[in-house]
Amino acid sequence: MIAFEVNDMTCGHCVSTVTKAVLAVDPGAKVQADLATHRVEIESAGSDATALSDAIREAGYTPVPVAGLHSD
Ligand SMILES: [Cu+2]
Repeated sequence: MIAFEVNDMTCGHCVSTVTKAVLAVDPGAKVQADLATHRVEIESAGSDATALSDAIREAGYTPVPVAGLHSD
């Protein structure tokens, strides 16, 4: 589980943009984005936190890594 806080993800459009950016890196990823908490949780076997963070940033958002809340 990789988690980011994306505070500039503020509406449903942002959620879909961020989700698409993640899926562009790893089409098999599971993405859960929660607008209320600005959290994006990603389960990805085919990518890592750095690549996912870069993809979200390239989509125009500011992902902040969230460490240690989940351990699968
Ligand atoms: Cu938006």
